Amino acid sequence: MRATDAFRAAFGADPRTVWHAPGRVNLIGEHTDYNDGFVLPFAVPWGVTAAVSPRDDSTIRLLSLQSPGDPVVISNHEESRGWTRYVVGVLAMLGDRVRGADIAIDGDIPPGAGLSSSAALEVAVASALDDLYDLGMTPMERALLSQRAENDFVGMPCGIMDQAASALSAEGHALFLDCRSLGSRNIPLDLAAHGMTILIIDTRAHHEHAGGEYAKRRAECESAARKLGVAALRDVTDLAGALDLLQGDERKRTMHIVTENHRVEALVGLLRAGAITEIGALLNASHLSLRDQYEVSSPELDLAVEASLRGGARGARMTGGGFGGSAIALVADDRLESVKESVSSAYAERGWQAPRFLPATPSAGARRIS
Ligand code: GAF
Repeated sequence: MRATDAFRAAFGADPRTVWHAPGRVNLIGEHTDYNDGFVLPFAVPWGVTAAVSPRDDSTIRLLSLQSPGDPVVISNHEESRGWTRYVVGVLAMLGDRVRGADIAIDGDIPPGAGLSSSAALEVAVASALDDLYDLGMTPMERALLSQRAENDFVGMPCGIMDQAASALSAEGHALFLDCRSLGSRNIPLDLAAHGMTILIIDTRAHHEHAGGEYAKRRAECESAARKLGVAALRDVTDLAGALDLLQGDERKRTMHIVTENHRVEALVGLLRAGAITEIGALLNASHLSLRDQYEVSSPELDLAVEASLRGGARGARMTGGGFGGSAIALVADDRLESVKESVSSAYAERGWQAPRFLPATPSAGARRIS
């Protein structure tokens, strides 16, 4: 295994534990997590492997096969930079429950595709440390710790979806998560049995200011909830009445969050009824709402969705935070080539960089692999 080999070469011994944590795509329920709402992500087949041994001192020695060079040595958490912050943040959140560690990281999540490589990195490291120090955390506690590392150490005000998907997903299933109660259920997502594929369309386009826009959306939702006198937009039961009390962007954001929560529940209902082929309309409605009400789509994402529908997809939507990254399309296997061709030629016509296509197979969550 590459992470183990790299660990041995750099640190001169075998790692005490090796964990793998996957990235995710979100089937539906976008930006609902930090509004105490519902999400339905699933783990993808790609992820992050962390080979880890504890140390007797508080030093962290860290290497990544994706950032060649000597191990980074960190003796003070505040020294960490770039990708190392996601790892050091997890150690920082564990505080005096752990000491230092030697860590080798390997990952195969397509970079920049919006498939949550940072959550996978956090969860892989959190799981390995929990295991090493016998901390007795549940998978959800590992996810929450990882989210805290991202919120409080890295400074990204994300919700719980990505870390929970990485920590809790089960092969062949999507993860239905209530982001308030943190109750979750694995929902069977047997695409092959229905001759369907969920195709990831990586637009390979990234827009500046995505982080700032994310924080702005979150603040708008919190402000709208305050004006409506509810703890979170999840609590809005009378949408028409709520919209009468709001204006401008806050009105639009509320419209998206309230309707998106209903779409998640409806989609779960269809999956439970074995009606995967019927979920397309909900995916399309989610995309339009993210584009027009939440305003987090991009020209590249919109074109990926439109062109895949023209090519015969049953439904399509942007997935993840938005402003670039990936879209997903639900496609009958006999239409896959026509969907890819439709999207590729639409991008080529505009002179845009060719998108990348990846089939998304619902995969297992974080696990010890050695
Ligand atoms: C990003 C965040 F990290 C998630 O918490 C979630 O809010 C998502 O955007 C939007 O649904 O992936």
